Amino acid sequence: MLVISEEICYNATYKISGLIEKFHFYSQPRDFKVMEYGVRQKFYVLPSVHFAVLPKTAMSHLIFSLLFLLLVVGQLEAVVLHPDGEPNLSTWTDRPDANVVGRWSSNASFVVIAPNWVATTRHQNTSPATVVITGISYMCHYRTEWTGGSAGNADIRLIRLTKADGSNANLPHYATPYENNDETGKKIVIGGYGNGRGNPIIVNIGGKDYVIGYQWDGSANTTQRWCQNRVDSNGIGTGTYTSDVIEADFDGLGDDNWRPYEGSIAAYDSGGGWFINYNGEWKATGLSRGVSTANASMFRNSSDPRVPAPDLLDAVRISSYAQWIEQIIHTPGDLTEDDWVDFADFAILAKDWLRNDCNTTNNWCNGSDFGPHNGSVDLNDLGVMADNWLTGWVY
Ligand SMILES: [Ca+2]
Ligand SMILES: [Ca+2]
Ligand SMILES: [Ca+2]
Ligand SMILES: [Ca+2]
Repeated sequence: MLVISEEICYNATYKISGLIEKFHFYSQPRDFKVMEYGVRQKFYVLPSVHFAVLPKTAMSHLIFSLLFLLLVVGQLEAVVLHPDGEPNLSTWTDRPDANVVGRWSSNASFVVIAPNWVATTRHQNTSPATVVITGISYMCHYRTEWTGGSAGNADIRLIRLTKADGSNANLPHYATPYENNDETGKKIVIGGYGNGRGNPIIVNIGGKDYVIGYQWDGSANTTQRWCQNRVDSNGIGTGTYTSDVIEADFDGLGDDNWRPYEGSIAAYDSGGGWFINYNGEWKATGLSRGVSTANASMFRNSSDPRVPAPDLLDAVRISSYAQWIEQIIHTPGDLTEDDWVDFADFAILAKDWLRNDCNTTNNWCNGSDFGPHNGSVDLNDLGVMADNWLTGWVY
């Protein structure tokens, strides 16, 4: 229960009653919108995707992309770890909550990015009616415009979840999209339901055995695994779909930029998450997409196992699609994150009414300074709310 002082309570009541008058005035000339089942009332003109500003198209990326052309289609991907680099998941806490990564159909993974939304890749080509999170089954809702980014051709899709009765899923654990394009060099944690490590791949040089990689274990997508890695670069992943991607490599323990729980992805990890810890909050930064070797995770040169030869792995780069995602999953004017605009949202806006110090630090006055932000909670924002009054998603 929230306890507030009498004065604050009085001021809030005063503000709200004054605002209600303004609101009625402001919203009078506008028609309240009629809901259609499963149809959002706003029509967005989406911006074009920023392919032109991608920084890297080096030959290595081109080769990388061609490799992926061959590999992604087979629904490749899992988390593969070194035997000496396996985390104890019961004690390793420096990672996202386990419930932000889920099992997608029988051949992939997904990430919860908002209380009512998940994201995954497209190439696994399955569209289950339900997914299970924390033992509860949620209904999946699909729409064409929630697929492929603003250009429509990226390996990403968003799915809205509801409970069986059509009410909001309101999932408590989610990782919001990472919005900055500074991923390179950053530490990441990867989670997915893909294959685990199978038998070691060994070469014998000069009478001595060396492990240069691991087969994938070929298991079903029923086990959640986590690993660490680091983003090394970004580029474009091609194939059936064309996506901005971030890239990492599968280092041997002790090799260049290795991490203690260094791991790669394998079959059925597709759509699983790459996460960056941003100011203490785990952000969804990538959706596992492809690897450079099929059916195995390699890290050493086969003719000279002393030489590192790490496999490459990539993920759909969420920062490139963050604006597209935001425009889909966020109902303008909704401040309670229930995808619906009503007096509960209005009460939040009223608390910050006429503040003029809104900025990124205070999350644009707790969200009430709607985009495009002007630093104030004012009639512009009230107008956004009025425009979307009693609208949202219904099923
Ligand atoms: Ca690495
Ligand atoms: Ca490396
Ligand atoms: Ca709301
Ligand atoms: Ca404003």
